[in-house]
Amino acid sequence: MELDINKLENDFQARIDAGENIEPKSWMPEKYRKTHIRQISQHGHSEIVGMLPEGNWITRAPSLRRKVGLLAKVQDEAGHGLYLYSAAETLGISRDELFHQLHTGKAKYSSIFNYPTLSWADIGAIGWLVDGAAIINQVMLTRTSYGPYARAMVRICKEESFHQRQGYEMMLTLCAGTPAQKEMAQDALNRFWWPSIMMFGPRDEESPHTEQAMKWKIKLKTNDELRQQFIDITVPQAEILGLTIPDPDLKWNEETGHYDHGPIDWDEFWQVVKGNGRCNKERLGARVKAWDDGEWVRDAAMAFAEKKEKSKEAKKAS
Ligand code: BYC
Repeated sequence: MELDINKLENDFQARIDAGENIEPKSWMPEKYRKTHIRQISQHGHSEIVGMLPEGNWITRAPSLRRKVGLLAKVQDEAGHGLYLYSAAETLGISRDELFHQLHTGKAKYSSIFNYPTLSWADIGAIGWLVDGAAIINQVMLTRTSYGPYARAMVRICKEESFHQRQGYEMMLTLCAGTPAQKEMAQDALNRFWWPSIMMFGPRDEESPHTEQAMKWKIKLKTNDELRQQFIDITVPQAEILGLTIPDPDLKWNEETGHYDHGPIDWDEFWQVVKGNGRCNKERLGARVKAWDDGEWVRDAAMAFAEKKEKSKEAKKAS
């Protein structure tokens, strides 16, 4: 039996090494399945919780055009959450269980959504930085080894790209506006810069999952590699805006061909991940309330489905 497992594991690794996709009905090690349930569901939860800080500004968008853009973006995030939950379900976990894990704090969601959105410029900064960071991580995931996750990422990346552009265009408009508008944009960058670069996760040497995730091609690049890629792309964009990145140590390094950056406050990151960020309680509270408020809808849908099933059976019997 042990030999069989070894052979199965070796064959599985050979498929991954050959660049094949793993599909729901393929044999897979239990740890591969569990790792994917963890990552895909946390990704889905991030999309759903991510609707909250932005949804907060829909009724206060400064024009109809901005409102339509923001509404579309928030609806897209809901869609991303649903594709991801469906991808997680292919691994044999129910949606009820996924929600239960979120509501009881067992499953995480991205640290970035535990920061408040204090001004309209934050909506621009989120599109530019948070969706910008998400794209860098997710373009990699379009080539991840689990087929349903990789395929969901293709569509999600297209939509994230629109989100990033609308956020950057919002920042361009604010920076070309009055001094007060430019100040709002700078303030949003000051508050969202460090949390955005923390989104990529802990440093490689403190990331317990990276080594195995690279072996299984769940990750094709490490947290630090993606973080550096994001910084290298984003610094010139801030220069075009005429904004200053709040890192006095940030400078171009001719030798490495990358920007060097100052120290990241990892204590803040872990505090937020552990539930002690500024908005953790509020965000989780909103999701639990939505679940509780929706109970009658779920009950009604189940009662309708049961009634339909019974009348089908009665017809068959007659
Ligand atoms: N926040 O060994 P590591 C979006 C946890 S949403 C919270 O590096 P891994 C968007 C990690 O879960 C963007 N927790 O783990 C939506 C692990 O704890 P557990 C979300 C974090 O999984 C709306 C522990 O730290 N994107 O796009 O190999 C509007 C050790 O970390 C975070 C995804 O979810 C964090 N930032 O790598 C706009 C992408 N980072 O689970 C935009 C898919 C780490 O053992 N996910 N942790 O309890 C991934 O690519 C990977 O899961 C991560 C972490 C890079 C995030």
